[in-house]
Amino acid sequence: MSLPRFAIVGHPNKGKSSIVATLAEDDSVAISPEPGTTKTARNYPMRLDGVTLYELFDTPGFQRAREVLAWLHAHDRGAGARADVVREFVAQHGNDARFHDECELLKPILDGAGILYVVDGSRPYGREYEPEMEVLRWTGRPRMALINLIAKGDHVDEWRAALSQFFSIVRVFDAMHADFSRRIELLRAFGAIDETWSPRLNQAADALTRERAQRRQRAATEIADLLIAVLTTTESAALLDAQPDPAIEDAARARLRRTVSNREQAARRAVQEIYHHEGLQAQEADASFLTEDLFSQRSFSVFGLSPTQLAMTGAASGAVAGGLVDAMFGGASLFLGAGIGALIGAAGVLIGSDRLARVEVLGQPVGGFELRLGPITDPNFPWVILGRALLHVRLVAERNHARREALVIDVERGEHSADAIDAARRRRIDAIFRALRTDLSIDRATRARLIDEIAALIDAS
Ligand SMILES: Nc1nc2c(ncn2[C@@H]2O[C@H](COP(=O)(O)OP(=O)(O)OP(=O)(O)O)[C@@H](O)[C@H]2O)c(=O)[nH]1
Ligand SMILES: [Mg+2]
Repeated sequence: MSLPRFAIVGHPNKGKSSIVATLAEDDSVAISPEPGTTKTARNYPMRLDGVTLYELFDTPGFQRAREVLAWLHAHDRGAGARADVVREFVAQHGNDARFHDECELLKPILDGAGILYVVDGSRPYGREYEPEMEVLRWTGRPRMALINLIAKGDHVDEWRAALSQFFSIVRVFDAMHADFSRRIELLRAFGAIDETWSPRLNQAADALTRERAQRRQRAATEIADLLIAVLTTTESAALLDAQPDPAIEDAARARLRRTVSNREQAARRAVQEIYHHEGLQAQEADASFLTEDLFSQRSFSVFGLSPTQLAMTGAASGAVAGGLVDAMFGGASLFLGAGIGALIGAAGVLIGSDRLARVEVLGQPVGGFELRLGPITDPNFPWVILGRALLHVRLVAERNHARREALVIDVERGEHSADAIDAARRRRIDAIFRALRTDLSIDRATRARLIDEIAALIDAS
C-alpha cells in the first residue's frame, strides 16, 4: 500500500495552507491574508510515533489556469493521453516564471498525490474557477472538493452544484474551526478519493483517535501533578529569634506566590506541548481568566466553589465555620503579635498566599528559628487551580493549528465552571485535596485516581 498523499490546491488565498496546518497539526505552515503567501510546494507529513500516516502538499494558488488550459487543448491527443499532456506542459515550462505556480502545484499531483481542491464558499461562485478545475480534471488524478468558509456569506449551494460537475466528492470543511472529530471524519472521507488508500487512512484515523485519548490522559497527569505540587508547597526563611520580621515574611509570601504561579505556567506549557501548541500565548487582555492573577479575588470567585458547594463537599469542615480563621492563623500561635495583623492588612486585591497559607515559626535544633509559610490551606485554592487548568486544557485541545491569534478566552465559559462538576465527583476530589494538605504527600494509587477524575473532567466540557 502506498502512502496516502494529497495536494491541496486552488485559487490564491482560499485557505489551502490553513487546511494543511489543521490536518498536519503544524503551526509552522505560512498563513496570511495576503494572496500569494505560499510560493513553492512543500510537503507536511503527519507523523505519529515516528511513522508517517499521510502526507499533505501545500501549494501556491493558480495564476494562469486559462493559459495552461489553452496550451493543453492545443496539444490534446485524446482523453487517454491527457495526463501525459499535463506532464509535458510542466516539463516544458519548468523554467518559465509565468507558470511557476502552476508547475509547482501540478508536480506533486503528477507524482501521485490525490487532489483536494479548496474554494471559499462564503464568496459567490464565478466562471473564472472553471479553467483551474478543468486543468485538474486533465491530470486524471482522484480528487475531492472542499468548501471552506472564510467569511460570513453562504454560497455553498451554488458552489456544490458547480463543483459536482468536476468532482465526485464535495464536502464543506471549516479550516479554522474544525474540531478533532471533524478532522477525523474528513480523513476517513479521503479514502473515497482513492480506495487503495482507504485502509491506511482508516488506520491513521484510528491511531489519531487513540493518541487523542492518550493526550487527554497525559494532560490530566500534568494537572494532577500541578495540584499535588502547589498543595504541598512551602517556603521557609531563617529568623534570628522567635520575633516576627515583616520584611522576611513578605519576602517569603512573595516567593510562595511566585513558586505556585511558575508551577502553573510550567503545567500550561506542558499541556500545550502535548497538543502540539508550544508557541501559543494566552491573550493579555483584561477579560482573560487565564492571565488573571491566580491569587486575585476574581480568580477565586470565578473558579472557586461557592460556600454551599464547599459545605456539601466536606471541604468546609472546620474551614468555613471558624476554620477559615484557623487557616489564616493556623499554627501561627507561635507567632507573637504584629506579624499576623500586617499579614491580613496587606492583602489588598490579592488573596491566597497572603491570608490563606499557614505560617509557623519553628525552633531549629542547631539554634535560631525558621519561618515556614505554607502549605496554602484555603479549601478553594486547589479548585481555583483545577478550574483554571481545565479551561486552559479544553481551549488548547480544541484549538486548530490554522489559528494564529492568541488564545482568547470567552469570559462566560470560565464562570463558575465548578458548577458543572457533579457533587459525588467533587467530594471524591476534595477528599484527595484534603489528604494532600494534611499529609503533604500522595501514594501512587491516589494519584492515579486523581488523574482519572481529571481526565473525565477534561472530556466533560
Ligand atoms: N475566518 C476564516 N478565515 C480563514 C479560514 N481559512 C482561511 N482563512 C483566512 O484566509 C486567509 C488566507 O488563508 P491561507 O490559508 O493563507 O490561504 P491560501 O489559500 O494558502 O493562500 P495563498 O498561499 O496565498 O494562495 C488567512 O488570513 C486565513 O486566516 C476559515 O475557515 N475561516
Ligand atoms: Mg498558502
